[in-house]
Amino acid sequence: MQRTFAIIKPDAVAAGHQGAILAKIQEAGLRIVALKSLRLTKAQAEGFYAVHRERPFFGSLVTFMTEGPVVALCLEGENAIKRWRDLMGPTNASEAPKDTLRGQFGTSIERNATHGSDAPETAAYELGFFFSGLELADLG
Ligand code: FUP
Repeated sequence: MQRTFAIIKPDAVAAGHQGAILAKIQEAGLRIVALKSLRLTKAQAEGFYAVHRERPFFGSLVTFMTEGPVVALCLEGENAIKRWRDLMGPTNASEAPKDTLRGQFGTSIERNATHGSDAPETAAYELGFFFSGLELADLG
């Protein structure tokens, strides 16, 4: 069993796509271990994307990620990191296949509807950034 961290980003939340995306997660057989809705502060978004802070798109990405509420999720299943990234599709939503979440609900490389951790170490870091130990406890 593996856990991953996912975000339904402000563009998808504002457009009312949370329900459709949560349904896709459940249809794919990924278990929702934890879920919360929140609006990121500028400092939180900068911290979350700190690895990209030298990139030219960093300021715009932070502005986008703070423009409205997001849904943060812990997903669990066999090979959950890759399965969730396959469901999301490639980063650039404008080139993503229409049967992927980014292809269906995103509009650009920045406004790409969803986030997913890219490796076990990043999943652990990102889950700890957004959720407490109690929130991630397996309550059965
Ligand atoms: P991904 O793992 O698919 O989310 O993609 P990256 O880690 O490469 O990028 C993280 C986020 O930065 C993306 F979700 C969107 C944003 N980004 C841009 O806004 N512009 C770019 O040119 C590249 C990435």
